[in-house]
Amino acid sequence: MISLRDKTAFVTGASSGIGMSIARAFATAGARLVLCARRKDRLDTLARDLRTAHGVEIHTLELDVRDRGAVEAAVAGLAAEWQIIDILVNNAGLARGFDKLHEGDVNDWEEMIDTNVKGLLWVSRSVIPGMVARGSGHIINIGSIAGHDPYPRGAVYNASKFAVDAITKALRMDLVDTPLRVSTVDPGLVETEFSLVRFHGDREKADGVYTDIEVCTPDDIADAVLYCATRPPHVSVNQIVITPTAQASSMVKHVGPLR
Ligand code: NDP
Ligand code: 8X3
Repeated sequence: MISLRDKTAFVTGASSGIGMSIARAFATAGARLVLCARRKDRLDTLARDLRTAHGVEIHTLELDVRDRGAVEAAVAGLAAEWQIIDILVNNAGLARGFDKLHEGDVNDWEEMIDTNVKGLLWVSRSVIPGMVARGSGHIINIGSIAGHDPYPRGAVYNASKFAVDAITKALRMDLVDTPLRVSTVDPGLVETEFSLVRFHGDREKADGVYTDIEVCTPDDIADAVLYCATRPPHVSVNQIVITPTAQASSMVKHVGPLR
């Protein structure tokens, strides 16, 4: 196991859910953090807590990963002490809508593709060249079980996560002659703001996703990310698919107590 003490991790989507838990897990392990999201107030509150609890340095960035120019400027504009990024966690992402394809809202589709696919690409294109130049770095993408196993009413979200899977695998091949590592952590059901966002703020529908089934917590997923990040340099954890015990696939979920 390697130490994350004084390593610098760049985490997108750290204002909520899985990204926030990853920030907490990395700070607990002593990492310095660059935390990005659109809701900077939340990042600043988190950063204050983590600095107090763990004495780590944290830089917060208000960033919409869909904005290619803003991503390029944000990474290029990092102060010298934040330029050397050891770990990039591409976590920012979302589902919007739960509709049959022929009834879907094309604005929802654009938001998912722009965030989950293009946003991940903009951040990767900005951060990875420095890692290659230094001969050191680890990219950890947050995919989904939906990137292996599609489900009805999820075509575009599924496609965006299949894209993350393809990008992850091809990137690993592109970097095979370097010491860089590329991992993906692919969760099933995790209780976060994900469903509230998917259902455009409809709390009742969102809560319904997590009723009568014991789902994963964001900390469960952060634990898997931490595992990837702390293996010795010759070990690449390529992919972790992690679901609740009561979920066997995207579609097969057991609602109610387990026998
Ligand atoms: P949350 O909604 O709780 O968190 C999503 C995070 O992404 C927020 O911090 C949000 O920040 C950020 N984000 C969204 N859009 C943008 C953007 N355009 N620019 C920058 N940041 C953005 O959901 P989760 O924590 O569940 O989701 C995190 C990742 O996990 C996503 O990639 C999701 O697809 C994946 N995932 C989630 C699962 C689940 O069941 N929850 C299962 C499988 C995968 P802000 O709004 O402040 O910008
Ligand atoms: C999120 C998992 O099954 O809710 O990626 O789409 S699911």
